[in-house]
Amino acid sequence: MSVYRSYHFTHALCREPANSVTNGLRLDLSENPHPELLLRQHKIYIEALNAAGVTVNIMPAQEDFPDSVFVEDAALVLDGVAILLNPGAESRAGEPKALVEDGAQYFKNIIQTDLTGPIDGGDILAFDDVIFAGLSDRTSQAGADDLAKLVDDFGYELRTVTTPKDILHFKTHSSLLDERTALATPSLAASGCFDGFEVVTSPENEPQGANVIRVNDKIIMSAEAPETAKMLGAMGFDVLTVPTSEVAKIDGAVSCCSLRYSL
Ligand code: CIR
Repeated sequence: MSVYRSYHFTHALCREPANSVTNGLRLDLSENPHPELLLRQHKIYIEALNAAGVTVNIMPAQEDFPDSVFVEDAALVLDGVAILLNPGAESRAGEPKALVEDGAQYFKNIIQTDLTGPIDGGDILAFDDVIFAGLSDRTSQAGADDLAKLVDDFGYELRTVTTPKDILHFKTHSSLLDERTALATPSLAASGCFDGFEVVTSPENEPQGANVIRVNDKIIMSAEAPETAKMLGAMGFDVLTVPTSEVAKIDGAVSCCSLRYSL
């Protein structure tokens, strides 16, 4: 059996949500996440990762960083090595340092970086040899250019693409299904950014369904996107759905709540 580094993982790293998550950043201020419900949903998410066959390590809550449950934005992990990123929101700038303090032992190595521009993990979608970096309000060309040099050492070509204007991150509307197939909302699929890859288009009425994570033989995704779950199930994917109502209130989804990698 071939092992693909883009979705065959042995480990995941998560961070327990803080009570301060009610101050999490969001584009739409109309709703507040409920911290206790978010914690319960986070536990179900961790169970799903376990069911997908990875060992999940959990860092303690960081009250100083309301968005720190979204651990994906602080680092890009390639071949078990964490490359620290440069989160584009001011309130999140300290999260890479907090990741080193609480999580260094969970990686093979950590690469400290001095990126000249911001870049969030939510804008980075890694296939086996190609990494897409979506330029957004959180991710700059300068950050992407610096990252391109770092990932070259791991055998990746970094392609800079455009994150659609009305969403937070590139991966808000796209995901990896397998080593050569992306899942994307209709507009992102039509943009042609995944040139050379297969693209499965998610249902028009469920943009929240386009953010999934492939972990070994499972697809973990939001229970709030039943049509997408049905579509992927019919394609032969083994789908696990998890509740995401609370992270969604602060622009979170399934990918951002973990770093997934192999040791
Ligand atoms: C933020 O605005 O930074 C958080 N409230 C949501 C981050 C979601 N991260 C992700 O999708 N990778």
